Order: sequence, then structure tokens, then C-alpha cells
Amino acid sequence: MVSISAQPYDYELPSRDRMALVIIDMQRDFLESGGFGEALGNDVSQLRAIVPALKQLLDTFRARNLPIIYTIEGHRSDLSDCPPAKLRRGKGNLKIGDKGTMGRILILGEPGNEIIPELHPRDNETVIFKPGKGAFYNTDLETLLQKQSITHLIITGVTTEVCVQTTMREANDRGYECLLVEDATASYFPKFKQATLEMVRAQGGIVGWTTSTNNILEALKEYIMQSDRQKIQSNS
Ligand code: TIU
Repeated sequence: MVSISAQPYDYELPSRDRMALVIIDMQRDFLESGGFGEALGNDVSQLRAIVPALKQLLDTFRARNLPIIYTIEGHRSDLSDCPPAKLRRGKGNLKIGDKGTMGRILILGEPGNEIIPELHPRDNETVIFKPGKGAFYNTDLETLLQKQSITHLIITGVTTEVCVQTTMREANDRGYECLLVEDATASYFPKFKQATLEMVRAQGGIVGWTTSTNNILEALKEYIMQSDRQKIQSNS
């Protein structure tokens, strides 16, 4: 059994294909000027700090053919999947569906809705399009995870206290073992990120665990060596 050093205690990894890297909403809408994040009044530039850590995780999962799931927050062009309350929310000049410098704000298929180029999904990787903050609400994520027997989710992306935390709580209630990667998640409000990390791992990991990218990469090296050894033994 391989464990990742984590808080509030070590996170035990399951057998090889039962864990997935989940990359939440790393789309231009939240990271670039002219998108939804800026329309809500945020300084979007600060979210880019997590891109190198995310790239390292992505490269490692890709190199080992481990499952990767991306999410994108967005709505149909006729806004039929956007509750009026969500549409009304915010005080900026631009609302969901309005035309911005990257196309219509938070609309599926628009340039602003794409995942940033550094993390762009490959054709064989899963993308979940979600109308809400949580990745389970009105999506087929749960069906997909059950079909692949995935039980462990390594959770990353933006923003920590909104879509990331909502998704992690939804997953926790459904019985998934969730590990939030501290340096691969970001918020427009650093103090909200910090509070989220603390509340997730409080009370003996009431919502899950937190750790660093380095701890994951270290543990995965050991994990891959062990599973390669087992394969060699079972073939001999
Ligand atoms: N506004 C904000 O912090 N986040 C969102 O609206 N969506 C996500 O977190 N993806």
C-alpha cells in the first residue's frame, strides 16, 4: 500500500486505475481578462500561479496513462440551463451570455470557455461540461466514475472556495476519497483559499485531505514502481 503524506493524515492510494486527476474549470473565463471572473470584479491574473504545478501533475498522469477528468463551467447558448438567479447575480457591466472580448461570457463553445492552452485536454481525455458550481450537479460525472470504478479523486483547479470546494463536498457525500492539492488550486481571495484548506481537513478530514504537488509526485514514483514490480512478478 502506498500513501501520500497529507493532512490531517496520510492518504492511501487505491489500486492503479481507481484514482483520477480532476482539473476544475481552468478555462479562459476565469484566468484571462474579458471573461466571467473579471466581469464579477476579480483580479484574474493571480490564478495563473498554479499552472506550473498543474502541468507537472498532468504530465505525470499522462505519462502513466492514469485517468484525467476536466470540468468546464458553461451554459447553452440559449441559457436554458442557467437559473434566473444565477443570471441576475453579480454587479459588473457584463452578465452571463453577454458579448465580451473572448466571445459570450460563460457560454459553451465560445473562445473564453476553452481551457487555457497550457492545459488543453487531449482527445482521449474526459471533459465534463457543468452548469453549476459543483461538477456532479446536472452532469454524468457520477455515472462515468462508477463505470470506471474510480474511488479516489485528486482535486485541483479554480476557484478553491467556489467550484472546487462545492465539487469536493458533492464527491465526499457520494463516498469518494478526495485529496485537494494545495498548490494546484487558487482563489481570487487568498484568505478564502486558506480557510477552505483548513475546513476541508478539520475534524479528522471531514471533507477530505490536502497535500502538495511534490508529495503526490514522490508517492506516485513509489506507487508506479510497486505496481510495475507486481506486474513483472505476476508475468513470471
Ligand atoms: N466566481 C468564482 O470564484 N468562481 C466561479 O464562479 N466558478 C468557479 O469557481 N469555477
